[in-house]
Amino acid sequence: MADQQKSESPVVVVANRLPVDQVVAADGSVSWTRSPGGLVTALEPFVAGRGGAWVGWSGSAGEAPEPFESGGMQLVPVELSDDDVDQYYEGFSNASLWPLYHDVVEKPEYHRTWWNSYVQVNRRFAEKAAEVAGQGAIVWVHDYQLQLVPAMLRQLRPDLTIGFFLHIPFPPYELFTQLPWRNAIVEGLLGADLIGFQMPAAAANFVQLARRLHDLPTKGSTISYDGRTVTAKAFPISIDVSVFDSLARSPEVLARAKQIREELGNPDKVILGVDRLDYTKGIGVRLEVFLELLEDELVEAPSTVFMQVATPSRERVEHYVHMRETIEQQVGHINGVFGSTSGPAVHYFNQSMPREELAALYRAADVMLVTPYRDGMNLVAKEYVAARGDNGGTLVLSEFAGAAAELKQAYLVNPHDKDGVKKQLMRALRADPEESARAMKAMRRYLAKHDLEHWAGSFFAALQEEAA
Ligand code: GDG
Repeated sequence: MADQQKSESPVVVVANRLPVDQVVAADGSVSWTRSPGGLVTALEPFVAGRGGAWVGWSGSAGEAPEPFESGGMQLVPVELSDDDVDQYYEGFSNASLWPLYHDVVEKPEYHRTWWNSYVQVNRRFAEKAAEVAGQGAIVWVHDYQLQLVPAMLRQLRPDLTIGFFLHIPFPPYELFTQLPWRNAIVEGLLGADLIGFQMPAAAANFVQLARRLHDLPTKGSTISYDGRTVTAKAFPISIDVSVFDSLARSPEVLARAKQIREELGNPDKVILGVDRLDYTKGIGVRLEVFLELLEDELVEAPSTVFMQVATPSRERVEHYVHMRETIEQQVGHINGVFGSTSGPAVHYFNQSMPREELAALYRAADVMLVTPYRDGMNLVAKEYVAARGDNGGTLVLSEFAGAAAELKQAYLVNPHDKDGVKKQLMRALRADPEESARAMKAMRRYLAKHDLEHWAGSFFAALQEEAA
């Protein structure tokens, strides 16, 4: 183990979480399984194939395990104490930065103790990365929890090429400058050679900040800083399209999709929402709109049903507790008024589903309703399209999701405009099957070329160019 820690990796990924989950057996023995999710799959070929390392938190507070080997990668755990989890993770990352970066949909809280913990934990990640990176290595840092790492790492290891990718939106100058520690965050990010964003507008927001707040010379997507050139550009993330497509075509998933419709009483229309239970996702708006459509008698239950999967998330953060209560009250109200002995109008699941079940739900749904107030990308919208190899189904998508810039044939909506959402949802429900098949085909063609491999490959290529 000690030898492994000394080995010097040519490629290092630094992310809040390691790509594995800890499993503790009944006898107390500990093992690791690969985390579900696309990011791991996308990065693995670049990391594992080259003797690379991944620095991250194991997901459990307390002493960090020793570095270990998994899937051809060296996994290097970073320790977080209970206080770190409260202050760095649930506090500053999820109750300050998350709402601020999502258009202040909820009010961010700013606490100096949370900030201090964010600085300390970022330093810990930077130090670990500096230990494992080989001479002249490429390091790719991920997301809003680790925005100070690029500058801290550059100070420790000026020989490295450093990339950073932000998975969530980056706010405009007028919002970002609320942050008491705004200068430190911008300087932290400027430690990178390449800063990737989901959208060109987010990259432009950052370049503008560097110019207006720090008075730095900028030209197009580049910023001159400290004798270096920093590039800020959009690299829209995607999903593993072919894997999702195959999964959704498998006989098991198709049979399950059929069974889901039967269990629902073979309704005419199934509307579906799938999200982490998060206030940015606009789940409440969907319920309000569905209620109004029932009240206006434009739809009838249970011949039209709405299924919402709301996966539990950040359950110790206060905003999330309130939001869950509100949503559950809305569901209760709708079902109280419009449910019948033949079934409820809204099927609500506050639970995490296996991937196969999600694929079957996508395949069973006539309309996928994706209405975030603000979303970096939104992978659910892309998964729905990838799952519809039959060219069936329609997608209603918020214009404030990054995905809207790419899935142009969707029924776009402004989630703040309830009448607009109602109108588009009705259009989607009544869509001509030939027309919607054409739209689905076009979106599938686009996605086939812009998959996760394309995303990771183009970011790495751009980073390697910086290194050259
Ligand atoms: C952040 C940014 C950006 C959901 N419920 C279940 C489940 N999921 C999976 C979905 C999808 C993923 O979780 C959610 O991804 P999103 O992109 O929709 O949203 P965030 O979690 O907020 O992700 C976002 C993303 O980072 C990547 O850069 O797109 O904008 O906010 O893959 O399928 N998966 C399973 N069971 C569930 O119950 N198995």
